[in-house]
Amino acid sequence: MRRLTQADLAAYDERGYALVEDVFPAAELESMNAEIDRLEAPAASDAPNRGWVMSLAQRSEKTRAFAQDERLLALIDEIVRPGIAIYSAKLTAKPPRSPEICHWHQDDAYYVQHSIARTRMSVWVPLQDATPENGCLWVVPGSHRAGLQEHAKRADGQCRLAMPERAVDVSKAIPVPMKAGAVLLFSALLWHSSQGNATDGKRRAFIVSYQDAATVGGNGAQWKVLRPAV
Ligand SMILES: O=C(O)CCC(=O)C(=O)O
Repeated sequence: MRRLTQADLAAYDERGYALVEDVFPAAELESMNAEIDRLEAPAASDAPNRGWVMSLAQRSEKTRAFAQDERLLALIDEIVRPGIAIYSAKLTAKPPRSPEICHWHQDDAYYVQHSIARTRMSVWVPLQDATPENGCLWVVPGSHRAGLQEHAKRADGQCRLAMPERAVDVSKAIPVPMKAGAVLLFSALLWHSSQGNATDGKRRAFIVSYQDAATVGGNGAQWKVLRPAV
């Protein structure tokens, strides 16, 4: 089972994220893509969040198993402590040739509305290669250190609670291209966003957000303690 090295952990602390290549093999991704095809709700062709599947760990046995996969837990267990609980799980998607942006935000701006955790972070697992052309994540390295920022509701885009545009120095932002099956671990305070998909293929990511198990409650019924706090 792969684990983060001390150098990886130091980099995660410093930058707010860490990238681990080759965690899930192509055959597993293919089977998960087929499962998402099955679960995906038919949506209006212009809905900004078409293709997204919320409460993903509760939607099927296969998605539940993925959110609890020991390969993911082994990567995060030095970061998320004491214990590990699921806060939420979802599938984010950018259909082919879709312009929708996920505006700059911190996940905790959403999550603290439900519960305040000591430690919280997410794994972002692309089911296809994620590139700047098809809407990979962008991050501002080190931004998690500045704490929770002001967010405001927007009427557009995929992520409608967002930081004011003037608050983000985009010259400090970098894209995080990833191969399918790699895992991006990132803090719930990291500033991140994604652009539209200018390609003919879909871009999907399986996102699981975890928190310490000493915190009681997560996102409603999605909260699940996987390893109790000892
Ligand atoms: O997967 C994406 O494009 C971004 C999604 C995201 O940042 C979120 O749902 O919080």
